[in-house]
Amino acid sequence: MNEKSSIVISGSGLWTPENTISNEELVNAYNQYAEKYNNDNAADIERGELAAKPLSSAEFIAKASGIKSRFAYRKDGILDVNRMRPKIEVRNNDELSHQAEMALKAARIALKEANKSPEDIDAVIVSCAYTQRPYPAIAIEVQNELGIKGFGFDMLVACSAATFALQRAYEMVAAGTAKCVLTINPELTSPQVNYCDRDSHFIFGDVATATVIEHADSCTSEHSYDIVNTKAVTSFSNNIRSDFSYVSHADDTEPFAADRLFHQEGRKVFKEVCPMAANHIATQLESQGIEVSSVKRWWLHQANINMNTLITKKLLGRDPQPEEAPIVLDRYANTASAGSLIAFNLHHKDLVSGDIGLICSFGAGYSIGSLVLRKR
Ligand code: CO8
Repeated sequence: MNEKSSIVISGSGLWTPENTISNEELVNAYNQYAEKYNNDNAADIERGELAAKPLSSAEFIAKASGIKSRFAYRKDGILDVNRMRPKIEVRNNDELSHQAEMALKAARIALKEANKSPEDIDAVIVSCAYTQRPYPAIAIEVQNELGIKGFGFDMLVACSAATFALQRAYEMVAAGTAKCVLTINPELTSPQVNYCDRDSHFIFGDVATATVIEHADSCTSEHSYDIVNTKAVTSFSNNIRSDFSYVSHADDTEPFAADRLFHQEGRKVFKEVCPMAANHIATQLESQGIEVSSVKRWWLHQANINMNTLITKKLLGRDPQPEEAPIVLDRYANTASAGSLIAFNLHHKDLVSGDIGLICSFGAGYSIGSLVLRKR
């Protein structure tokens, strides 16, 4: 693809909720809940009919995952031992939905960064791990709110929703079915977290990211990136699952049972996904004739600091410098698909023309999505 016809990321936006929850706060609430549960069920636990809830630890969380804190769209309820889930107020149909509100906040920042107004956009993709309703699409609600002509749709690819959406946007611009695409990732993860589960209560945070993709010849933004190459792969695994489903209405199962919320075999995921991701990236770079050592920035999925260190070490043959592969999960935790784009948002403006960077997501599905970028 020559410079004239290249397709670019021309702007991006990050919206961070105001509420933070530290490991200590979260562990304190979980441990109070676990002790109450164990007391309330002492007889059954004693008889071996029920398993006691083990206690959580802030030190374990920081060491095993790199997570120290997370943001919450609504903090109310999460730390309430009698609730253990966020309390999100109901909105009427004539009010903006929660997820559209999050999406709009990130979208407006991305449009400004890309030097674009809503009239310039002709397609909106909302892509994330969950949407708060199946239809009408959140993307169409956002489109309506911004006054964008054209079309919008929602798509779900769990951890890889953001990178897969960027790839679809790239293909739409390349095919000429859209001129300028707004992709948005309103990751409202907290309603799907099982805050009563010691192994996963700490993993997720809420956030929204957005990105503008267009032809280089219409791009007027200060910081833009040629999309040099895109690559996606999926491989079925039951190791990360959420079975939350409309079918619960018909199959007489409990709609909010533990298996309906996020759950995983974290160790297996770690072992299987790291080599997959490293191999995926190495193969992609090789196909483009790009040396691993010439990649200036690795904007990687943010699920676990040890995964990111292992993947970059496999690629580079050494530990990465902090600025080479920025980690944001200490503050943001795992934000489903948005992690790599938070890293991009916070750590790209120092790159200079010609610098190569790589965005890569990996996780549930399994799914891996990556984009090689070159600063213009
Ligand atoms: N406090 C204290 N101890 C704990 C805790 C805790 N909170 N949790 C576990 N332990 C204990 C375990 O019980 C175990 O004890 P024992 O050795 O006695 O059995 C010990 O600590 C070690 O446990 P693990 O082996 O599970 O611990 P790990 O070192 O493997 O760390 C992790 C656990 C952090 C979960 C790690 O396995 C990991 O990060 N794996 C990869 C995870 C991953 O990438 N997951 C993908 C996430 S999915 C995604 O990104 C998007 C999904 C869609 C969005 C969903 C939105 C809600």
